[in-house]
Amino acid sequence: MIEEIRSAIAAARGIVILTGAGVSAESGIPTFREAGGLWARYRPEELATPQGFARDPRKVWEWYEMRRRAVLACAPNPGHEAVARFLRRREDVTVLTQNVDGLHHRAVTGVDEEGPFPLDGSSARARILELHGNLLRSRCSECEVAPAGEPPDHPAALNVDSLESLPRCEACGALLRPDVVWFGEPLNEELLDRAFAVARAADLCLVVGTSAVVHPAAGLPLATRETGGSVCEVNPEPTPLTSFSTWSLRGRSAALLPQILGKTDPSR
Ligand code: BJW
Ligand code: ZN
Repeated sequence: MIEEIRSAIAAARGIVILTGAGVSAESGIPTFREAGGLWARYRPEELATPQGFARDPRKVWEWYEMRRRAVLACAPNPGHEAVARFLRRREDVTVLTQNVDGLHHRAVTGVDEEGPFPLDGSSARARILELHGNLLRSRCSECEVAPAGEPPDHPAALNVDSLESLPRCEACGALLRPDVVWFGEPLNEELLDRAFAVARAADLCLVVGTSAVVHPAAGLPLATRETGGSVCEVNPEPTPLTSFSTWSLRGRSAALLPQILGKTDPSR
């Protein structure tokens, strides 16, 4: 089946790769809905909703600060690296990620020294759409102003010991919040429009490491399908998208992505 998928990838014009927490699992970042995942240990309504933040912002910041430190201690895995090389080789590839860990971006930087690649890092990075935001960034909870000059790759450690110590907006004084999309919040409209446009235009959608239950992201592969494209799922478990998929590869992304995205033609 892998050879058939590789041929489809070589023939496709326009490829979208929808990724979820499973892609980062092998970097040591926990998923959400598996046994032992984040939602088995923490309550999403308390930690990942605007209502939870309004009720107890300190608790929410404490959780995100713990996750920020964990993400900064992790590195991209061979799955992220295979995607990064693919983005550096082909301009018609777009990554639509639900992950907020920034590892797809870091992987593009990480493969730099393997070059030369036909496409530069900034072109590759511009084709990674972080649909649910990035937990290494903050923004104002009231006025939508992002803190000036915050380096997304290495945010300073936050003091989350008390309400008084939490970070505040320099423009309006309200609390800052992690720049992620919580349940009940709309995704960035411009990003979402772009994501659906590339998904509709793509010949092939690769769906990797997502349980495909969170909307609107889970609808993206269906947009590819509805316009006549193929869907290839990579996941150790079946998902609601399995029955819509042309191919279902059962296994782990760090092993399978290098096999299906690795280059065959040394001149490309
Ligand atoms: C491996 C692996 C390995 C393991 N290799 N694979 C339609 C129907 C029903 C409900 C809704 C609907 N439309 C909207 C909703 C409501 C809601 C929703 O979808 N709820 C469902 C859960 C029922 N959606 C929303 O609220 C969204 N907003 C919205 O719709 O707004 C509308 C609106 C419009 C106008 C005004 C106001 C509102 C927002 C959703 C935001 C989701 N946020 C989170 C948290 C982000 C911040 C943070 O991380 O802290 O995003 S929730 C969490 O789930 C996170 C993830 O990005 C997202 C998806 O999870 P993912 O990536 O799929 O992870 P898992 O754990 O579920 O799956 C891991 C998979 O990996 C598994 O399948 C494993 O088998 C696999 N795996 N190891 C490959 N090695
Ligand atoms: Zn503000």
